Amino acid sequence: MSASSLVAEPPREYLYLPALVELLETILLRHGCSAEVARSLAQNCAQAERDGAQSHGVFRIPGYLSTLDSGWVDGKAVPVVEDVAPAFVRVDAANGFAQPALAAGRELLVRKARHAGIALLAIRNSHHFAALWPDVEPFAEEGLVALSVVNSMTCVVPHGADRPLFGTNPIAFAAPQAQGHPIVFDLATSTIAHGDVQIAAAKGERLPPGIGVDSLGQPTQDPRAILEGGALLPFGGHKGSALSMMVELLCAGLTGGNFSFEFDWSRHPGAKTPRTGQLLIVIDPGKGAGQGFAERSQELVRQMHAVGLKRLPGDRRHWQRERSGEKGIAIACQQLEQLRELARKQ
Ligand code: NDP
Ligand code: PYC
Repeated sequence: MSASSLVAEPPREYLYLPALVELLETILLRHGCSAEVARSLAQNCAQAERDGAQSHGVFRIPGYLSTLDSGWVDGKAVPVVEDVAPAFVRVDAANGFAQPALAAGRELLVRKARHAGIALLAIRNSHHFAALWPDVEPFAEEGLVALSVVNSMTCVVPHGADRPLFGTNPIAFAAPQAQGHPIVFDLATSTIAHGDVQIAAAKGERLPPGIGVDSLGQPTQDPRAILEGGALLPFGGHKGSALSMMVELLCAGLTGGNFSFEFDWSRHPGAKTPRTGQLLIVIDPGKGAGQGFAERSQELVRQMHAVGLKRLPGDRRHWQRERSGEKGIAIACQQLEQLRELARKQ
């Protein structure tokens, strides 16, 4: 028996997805979001919690609220969609959240991708505070291939540099598979997500070696030292660093959004959401040569299992999704009470 199994789990309550969405929606409405924005963020956040993606589940709600209260983000923003070229859609999120901006441009994006074989959605002036897989997975469920990148806030030291510059800059990819769930991965280009550093700090846990540095640039396993003036490192040394650079270029250089180091939220105490950009590339694999793409995906997965692979990216999420579907989403009673209190507050 490990030492951690001797530590009692906090008591939990189980909520089904619609109930959690409704609770989060009420909270967001009470904190200045429009009905559309509240629904979109609540669904995103509840789905993350359902799938056990805790770094971007209900743990994020206080950050959303302090940001809304600080005036840094517009919870009622109405995104502006621009049809700029046969395969290019731009969305100005109008200083609102990225998810409603994606929703606003989605139909045009899919129409263009089906027509041209490929299309881009470039979102700027947007805040993304969530997991990225919910943005790509639905495209693969419709038979499309999707890739998305989003940049965040300066907290990662480029490989070979002395000080932080990049964000944690995730990359998410989704592809249809003939049987079973689409193939989806979603990974920060930093060693770990900033959210996981915050969770480790809150739990008083140490991090594995090689994750980050303290304010003097010295390696540290103390999450608080990373949060208080230190920084994370890119995953995989120069390789992850190059991918993070690419994300900055695609999300800011291309969309017209901010680089992770460009926005100044210092006059908005409580602001936590990066004001940057997001890029989505959607491909209609039906335009490709050869056999059906989804069957080819299936074959690749089959061969990966044949050489001994036990876990594909996304397997853990789907396992957790199934459990949450059966039993409900497990939330610590104390955390749930705090959420209910926020929903009651005017
Ligand atoms: P993880 O390192 O936990 O997981 C990355 C990917 O690898 C997932 O698709 C995961 O699948 C898969 N995976 C993990 N372990 C294994 C394994 N042993 N075998 C096979 N596949 C595996 O995620 P990160 O910490 O990098 O990112 C966490 C979240 O933070 C992401 O959702 C990301 O979008 C989000 N984020 C958001 C930011 C923003 O600006 N909005 C910034 C940075 C991160 P599975 O999910 O099934 O475990
Ligand atoms: O976990 O790194 C992160 C993150 C940054 C912005 C939203 N999530």
